[in-house]
Amino acid sequence: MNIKQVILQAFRDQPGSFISGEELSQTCGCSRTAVWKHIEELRRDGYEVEAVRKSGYRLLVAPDRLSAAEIMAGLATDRIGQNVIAYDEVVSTQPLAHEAAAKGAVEGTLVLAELQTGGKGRLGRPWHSPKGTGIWMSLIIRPAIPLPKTPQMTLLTAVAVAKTIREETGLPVKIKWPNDIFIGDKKVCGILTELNAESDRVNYLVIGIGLNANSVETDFPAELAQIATSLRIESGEPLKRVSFIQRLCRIFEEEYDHYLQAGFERVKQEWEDHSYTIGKWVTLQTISQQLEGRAVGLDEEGVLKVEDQAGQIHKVYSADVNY
Ligand code: BT5
Repeated sequence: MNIKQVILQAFRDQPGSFISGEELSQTCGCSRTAVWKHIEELRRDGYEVEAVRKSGYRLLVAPDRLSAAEIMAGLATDRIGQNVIAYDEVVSTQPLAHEAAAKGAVEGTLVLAELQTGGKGRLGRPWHSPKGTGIWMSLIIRPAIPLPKTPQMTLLTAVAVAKTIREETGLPVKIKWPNDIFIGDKKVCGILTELNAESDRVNYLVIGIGLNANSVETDFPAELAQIATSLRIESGEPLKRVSFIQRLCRIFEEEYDHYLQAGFERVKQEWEDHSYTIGKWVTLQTISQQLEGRAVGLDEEGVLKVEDQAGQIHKVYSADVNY
């Protein structure tokens, strides 16, 4: 942690209290003048810090900004989110995460931005990522799993996001196979998993998560108005993005550690419990064919099982799904 993060952590540990300059300088291992300079920097970052002679400093308001210091202060994880690279504006967080991973960024590194000018979905589709309204982030993980199992990480991520939404907002949330999070019949979050591997060895995965947090109806362009929603629209309350990310990191890590030790079974169960897809009549467009049938569940590897009109079960690894 750098000095700003240590100061923020100290404020968090004693919410609403004054902390003397002396105490902060001891906690940070720097002079009182250095503490004052860092407080000034926090103010420039949008923090309102009250300073009272003889009493010290007190944090009044933290901005809703996705800074590394904010996210890492009070983060209850071992690895996920313990390294945060935060930008104001990027084309897309995905290539930046690939770059960081190729240079050796640790597992759990998060790359995020307030605005993406060229956010991307699957198959080159665009992802609308306006400033300050969403969570646009890419997570680097380095699981020691064989290549064919990597799609399971998308399902695991969807479960982690769905559980986080439920815990943070209480909203009824569903997962549409393979990578969409829905509330009602509208998409609130999309997941894009990208892979870097050699022969059968996974070097790393970059999991892109795009979540509409505080968007209002007018933030969506016409083509998304009928199909997209945000947590704020659904709950009527603004979302605290920092605490959402912290909780997501914790839940993701818990799911991920369990998965690495005990396998896919629990993710499969939780995914099915949240599924929007299972039981529905679907039309699937795979690379090689079009298929119609009822989605009946996941197999033990996470592959979608679809039963056609003749009662035959088809296993679908990857496809676009229409309902
Ligand atoms: C996805 O693709 O849903 C994956 C989205 C991943 C976005 C994250 S943000 C952080 C990271 N950096 C990136 O550049 N990307 C990742 P797909 O299933 O292909 O869905 C794309 C479709 O969703 C588009 O064609 C639109 O119809 C719709 N869409 C676009 N923006 C949306 C939004 N903000 N909310 C809801 N739907 C949207």
